[in-house]
Amino acid sequence: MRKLPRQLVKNAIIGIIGIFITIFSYNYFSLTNLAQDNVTTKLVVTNERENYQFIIYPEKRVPSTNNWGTTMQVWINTTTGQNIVYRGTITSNSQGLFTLELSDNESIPDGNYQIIIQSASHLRKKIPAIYLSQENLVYNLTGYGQLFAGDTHYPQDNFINSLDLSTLARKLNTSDNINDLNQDSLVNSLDLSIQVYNLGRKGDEI
Ligand SMILES: [Ca+2]
Ligand SMILES: [Ca+2]
Repeated sequence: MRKLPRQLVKNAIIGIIGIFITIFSYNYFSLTNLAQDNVTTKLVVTNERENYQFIIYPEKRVPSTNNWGTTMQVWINTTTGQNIVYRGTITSNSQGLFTLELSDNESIPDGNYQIIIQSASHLRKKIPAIYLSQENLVYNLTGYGQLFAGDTHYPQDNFINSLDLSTLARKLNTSDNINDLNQDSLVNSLDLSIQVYNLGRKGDEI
């Protein structure tokens, strides 16, 4: 058998390696681009759903404006109250604004819902029916009235009575956050007078 020239063999090997590199590069960059396309698509889906925001004011704060922060239990129910669509603990900012942080597997489709709000210092507030839509993400609930302060005895019974008075009295001259009803950093006679004013008041039934 005739021996192949050394240069011809060398060129053939280089050619084969070149073909392998070309095939590998094509597949690698194709897969990389495909992966990038998938990531981009996922981000778009995530960004499509926006979170609802609400504004509510607790009563009789000092100072009387921009001092509306509180921590609340929030329920979003169907209007019959039978099905809970969302339940969470949320803290509002000084403007009274709070945001429902929905996880990836949660969603609130457009529709009528009942909203229930209760903080550790206030009576329960129920908004019987409000239409939530992704076309309007901020809802001002202040037109439904402020949160009534004074239900500070644990566990809360949604009623302001002598148990709440004695709870607040034990916290006089402290900075106890729950009994500092007007949020001026001190529990004193001003907070007691707010509670006395609401004595006998009941919150909304569920
Ligand atoms: Ca009570
Ligand atoms: Ca106070």
